[in-house]
Amino acid sequence: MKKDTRLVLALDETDGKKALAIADAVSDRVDAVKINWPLVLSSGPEMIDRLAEHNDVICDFKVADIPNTVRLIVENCVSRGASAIIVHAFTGDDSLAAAVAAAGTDAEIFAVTEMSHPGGQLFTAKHAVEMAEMGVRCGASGFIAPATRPEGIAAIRAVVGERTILSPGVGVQGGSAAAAISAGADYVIVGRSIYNSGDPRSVAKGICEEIERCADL
Ligand code: NUP
Repeated sequence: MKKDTRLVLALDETDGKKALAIADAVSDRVDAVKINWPLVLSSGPEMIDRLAEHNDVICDFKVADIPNTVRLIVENCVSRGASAIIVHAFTGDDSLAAAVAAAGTDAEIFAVTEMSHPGGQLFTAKHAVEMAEMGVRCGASGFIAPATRPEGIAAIRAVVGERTILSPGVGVQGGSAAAAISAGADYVIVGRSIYNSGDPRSVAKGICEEIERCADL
């Protein structure tokens, strides 16, 4: 995945036509487009192939299953052109290792550590560092850590070294792009603030400028 603007679009718009128009409008301002269940369920998995024609696509299916099922899901995503797949780490090292093996050199595996929503503090935050350490041992190339709690990003950075950190929770969930990047995130993931705005292209530009300003510090 390239690292130019450090912005990833979370494309949870469920109207397929609108989703493609939004992806097109911000295509040169994002390093990747992240697709999740809402758009896949409304518009079909072909949406992965379509989006992959113009951008790196991250399949955020938060895969949480036994190793064989994880392998089958990851292989499907890779065959559709996904550049990365997001999987849960709490399932343990065998499932995570199966994801990494299935992706091979064709795609990256990003493991969820602490989730960004308030409920993420109940269980995931308590084991986030352990999950990240396990992810490193299993060969995950990236980790998802919360922009809503930048100290959580810093804690993950301390154990994952140079591996990638992507941080959702910017905007509607209350986090800021600048705080996430300053805490050690490589990318911020932003959805509703962009796709629900009247002007996705200019909102994306504003976030890119915010990232640029704090990355220069
Ligand atoms: O901990 C997480 N928090 C989170 O919001 C892990 C995620 N993968 N996400 C996803 O990021 C979430 O499912 C959504 O697709 C996106 C954030 O969207 P928004 O809050 O910017 O609209």
